[in-house]
Amino acid sequence: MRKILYLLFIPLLMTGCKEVKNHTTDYVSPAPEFCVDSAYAYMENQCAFGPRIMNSAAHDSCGEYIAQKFKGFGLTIYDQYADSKLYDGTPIKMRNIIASFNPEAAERILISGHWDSRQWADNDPEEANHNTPVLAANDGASSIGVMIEIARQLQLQADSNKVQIGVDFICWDAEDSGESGSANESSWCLGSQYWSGIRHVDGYTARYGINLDMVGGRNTVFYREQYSMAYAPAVVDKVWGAAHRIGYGKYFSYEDKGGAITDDHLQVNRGGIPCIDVIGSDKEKGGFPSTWHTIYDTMENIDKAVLKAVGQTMLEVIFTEQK
Ligand code: AHN
Ligand code: ZN
Repeated sequence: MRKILYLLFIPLLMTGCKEVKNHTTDYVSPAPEFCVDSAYAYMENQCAFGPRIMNSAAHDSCGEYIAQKFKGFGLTIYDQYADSKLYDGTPIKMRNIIASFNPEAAERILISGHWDSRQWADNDPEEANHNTPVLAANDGASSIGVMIEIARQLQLQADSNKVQIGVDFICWDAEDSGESGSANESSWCLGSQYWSGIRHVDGYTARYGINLDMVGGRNTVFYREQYSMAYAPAVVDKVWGAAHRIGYGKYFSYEDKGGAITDDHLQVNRGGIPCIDVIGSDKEKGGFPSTWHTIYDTMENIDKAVLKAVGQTMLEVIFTEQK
């Protein structure tokens, strides 16, 4: 008997996740529990490769890791390999990784985030670090870690709770090599610019998109970003509404403190799919998180509570999306 009980507990011990929901309201969500320890481990694994800078072995190996994780959870992988150039003319090889759940479904939603790391910690307080690559735990690995855990949850569900719509996870490359502090907007988001012109599947479209950026840092709050409000206000309402419904309202603020941010969601919008940016801001100072483009963007500065709020909110949105 003791042995049987022990075996029963193994799955819980392995994931470190609760199975019981614990909400402050009596709303019962159809979504499964987002396992933040899993998302965190997927981030650690990405960071263990080192900075994921285009044309590096760490980058290419991590791309393989990301694709294999999604594939292992039963998703269909589409790769977009392309040549591009940084604003200073450096040639780069980039890879957008698209992982599709229910690839045959006509009704789809898109969730995205960038997986590359910035080459230069040029916002670091120490000038000596400005040419050091960013490890990009928050500004890179966080979105991908959350997306892989969502994919795991999608495939884990029994048929009675399976999501019927299609979900596409797009991991953008070459988002973060832009020209700092310049008006050169097109130097950012090279992977999504490429996709906006040439889709991974001919004629691809989606109901809407949600781009995740810096979703795991300490002291993070999410404000309603201004391009998102202009292009896709209903999607902002949907996501912020979902967060407040399940008890994560303190992370998804309705205060009008969001900036207008050049990010991958802009390219999705320009490609005709309404898309928002869920991008972390510093809770005290506003603006980008304090570790942004510094050598301190490491796993020690990740807050699991923030990751959990974002991951659970995303699952809430997906599992309440009508077929
Ligand atoms: C600009 O600084 C113009 N955009 C920032 C987008 C970004 C960089 N997100 C993460 N890293
Ligand atoms: Zn960045």
